Amino acid sequence: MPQTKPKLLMIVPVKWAGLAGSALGSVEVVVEGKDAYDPAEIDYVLSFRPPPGLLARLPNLKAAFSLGAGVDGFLCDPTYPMPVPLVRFVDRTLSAEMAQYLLLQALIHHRMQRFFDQCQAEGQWRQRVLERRTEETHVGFLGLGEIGSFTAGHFVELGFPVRSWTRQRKAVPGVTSFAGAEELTPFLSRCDILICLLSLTRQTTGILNAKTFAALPQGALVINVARGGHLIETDLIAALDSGHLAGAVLDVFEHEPLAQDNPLWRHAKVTVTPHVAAISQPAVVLAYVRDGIAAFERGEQPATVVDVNTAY
Ligand code: OXD
Repeated sequence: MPQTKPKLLMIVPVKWAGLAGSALGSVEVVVEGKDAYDPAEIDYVLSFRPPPGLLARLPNLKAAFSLGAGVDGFLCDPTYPMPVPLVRFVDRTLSAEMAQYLLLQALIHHRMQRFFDQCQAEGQWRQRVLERRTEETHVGFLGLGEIGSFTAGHFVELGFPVRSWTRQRKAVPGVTSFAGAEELTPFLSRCDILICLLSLTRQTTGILNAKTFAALPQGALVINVARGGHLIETDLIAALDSGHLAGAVLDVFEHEPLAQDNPLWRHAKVTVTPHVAAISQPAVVLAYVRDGIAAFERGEQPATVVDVNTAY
């Protein structure tokens, strides 16, 4: 009897669909919105934020793959078909891109690049020493998974004291670990640069709020590259306007694209980028999915299956 190929339903941007044939080898691909398919024949799904209810209508689904490192786009659907395994995308290129973005933004702030941009615009030769020495500038990571650990290592190499806050204590060389709700305020109290890389869960939604900002040292910079749902925008604007925070760098927003009339666009202390800190490359994701499907078909689980109950 001929062996049937595993069938993958891709719910992806149009530009991805054309790449699928070559990259997925022995996997049969159907594209949502383009190809007709029988829901009972779908073995796997690839998406970032599938339409709510769609996965629940696939009775033989074996696993779902996320296009990105985050899986909140799947787990915000209350009908997600537990216990179907959900696989996050983890890749060195993605971690490297995120590290580049975070180092760039942190260093623009630390090295006072905006001041020198202004001097250049005015044709002024004005030397100025660092406001705070590197070894006194504490960088704090909210969340320290693959991407966070990789990035933290680069800050350590540059001489920054680095700390992290996670659900459970983590041992990463050069990083001081804080864990659990009771250690959040002590963690925040020394974060001159706070980087949010948390998964979006019920517990972390709105964690970047007035109380968190008040616990940071005067003049701190907040960088959010996780999800817009972590941030209470009005609290951020109040903390910036009061002078308590020196600035914010935001790559993710509750509603994307960010609305034209959102005041964050024009706030003098805010840098806005359009969710580009680390972009999954289609060819790399598809090779990852091909290998993940092969693992499931052999009866194994890829190492990056998340716990769908905790989203970690
Ligand atoms: C991701 C993202 O989760 O791009 O990878 O936001």
